[in-house]
Amino acid sequence: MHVTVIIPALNEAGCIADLVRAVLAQPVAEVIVVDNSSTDGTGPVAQAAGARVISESRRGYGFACAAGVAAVAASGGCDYVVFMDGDYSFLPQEMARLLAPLAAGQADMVVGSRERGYIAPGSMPPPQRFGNWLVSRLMGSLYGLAITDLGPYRAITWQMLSTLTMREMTYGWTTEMIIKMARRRARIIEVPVSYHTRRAGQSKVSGTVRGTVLAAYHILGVTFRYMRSGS
Ligand SMILES: Nc1nc2c(ncn2[C@@H]2O[C@H](COP(=O)(O)OP(=O)(O)OP(=O)(O)O)[C@@H](O)[C@H]2O)c(=O)[nH]1
Ligand SMILES: [Mg+2]
Repeated sequence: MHVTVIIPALNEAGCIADLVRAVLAQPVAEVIVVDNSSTDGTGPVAQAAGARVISESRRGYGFACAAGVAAVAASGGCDYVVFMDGDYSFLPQEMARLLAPLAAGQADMVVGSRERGYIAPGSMPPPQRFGNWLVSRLMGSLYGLAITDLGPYRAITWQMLSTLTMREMTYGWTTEMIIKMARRRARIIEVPVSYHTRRAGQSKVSGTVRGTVLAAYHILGVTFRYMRSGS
């Protein structure tokens, strides 16, 4: 099975090399680090560690993820794509939990749930934890989806991913993907994963007031949008 791991990274030079090496120790074909205009040398550091590095100058988590997906498409696709943050807050050695249900043909997407797994003390500020809980519940009532977390550590078949027309290019990327998969009646499974405090560098989202407010705004917006529109 051909697995490509996409890691969006903005100023993660402090831990990206260790992360890339740990991911490459898993049965993966390729690690794509999308360097989102970092100023700390994240790209060259990731490349030296063995990643394929591509650049995306437009700031935004979604833009970075989308650039990774476009790079996979340009090189002919793969079997499964894993998304993972670049701050080493998720563990590469838990990737098998995400991939096993795909490889067994039991799911189209596997979402790593921190709520079902382990949340290290201090790794998830209360507003983020509450927001994830709230949006997960909303997804249950609006889209009939039983999930407990908006997991950024996820695996999805290329067959499905390549046909999703993604629009949310900042904070709403993950939410949009989960909702679009639910609306297609795709098979979505949750597995427990553990979550740790970022190993280095600075928070861009949940550790800042600006990031928290913007994330809440975009995530709630996309959560309700697909109640009405079809795509
Ligand atoms: N927010 C944000 N993150 C980006 C961007 N480009 C890439 N990323 C990466 O997206 C991942 C998630 O961002 P984090 O800053 O870790 O957000 P967070 O996990 O809510 O915050 P922490 O709890 O401090 O880790 C990291 O790997 C970032 O480097 C961008 O333009 N904006
Ligand atoms: Mg993080």
